[in-house]
Amino acid sequence: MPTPPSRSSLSGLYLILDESFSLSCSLRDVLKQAGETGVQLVQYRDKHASLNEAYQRAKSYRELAGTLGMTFIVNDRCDLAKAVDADGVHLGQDDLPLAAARAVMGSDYLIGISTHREDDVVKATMGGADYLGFGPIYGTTTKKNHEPLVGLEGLQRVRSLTTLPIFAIGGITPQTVSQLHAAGADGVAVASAILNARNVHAIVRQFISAFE
Ligand code: 3NM
Repeated sequence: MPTPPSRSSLSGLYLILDESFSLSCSLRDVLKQAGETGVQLVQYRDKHASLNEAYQRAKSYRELAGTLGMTFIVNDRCDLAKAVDADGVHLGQDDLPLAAARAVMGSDYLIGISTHREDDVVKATMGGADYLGFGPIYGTTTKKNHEPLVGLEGLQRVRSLTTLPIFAIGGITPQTVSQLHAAGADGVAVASAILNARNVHAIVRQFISAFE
């Protein structure tokens, strides 16, 4: 059981560690560098590994994230999140329904939901999610078969529908942070701009300073 999650970490830069990226360094190194540079929130995303393999990876990331003081979230799977003592789980629209996930996780874990349209946002808010992902804002190749792009206008429209923290997601770079923040995003969730960067410290610093 984690200590009650810090909801104050639900803003700013949210790193998505996606196992499908082939990198010159390991995802573990990216996690370490990102944590050292000030990232406070990270998600382990793995759409292909067996549960056993995912467990081994998530456990090692979870331990490292813990030593770096980062909030650690597991994508899709409540069982995996609990097994590695994560701080929470992030659910897509096709994963366990929110009420069922909350029953499994309990109130001490964070639950985030991917949302793509206005009614997703309202439903997740009424259902007691802790935070929302909203996107894809811009084009992305990280998520296969993604929903239609929502754009900055979509973000502006849903901002008034919820008081939950919203993480804009999909194709986000440091250059787009200020407009997303102005449109109502509390944070940005990012995979490729960080995972493909030559210098993780430098790109993370750019993201963080874009929020200041
Ligand atoms: N979810 P990148 S878009 C994982 O719209 C994910 O819910 C999305 O990766 C959604 O920063 C997306 O490389 C991909 O575009 C984010």
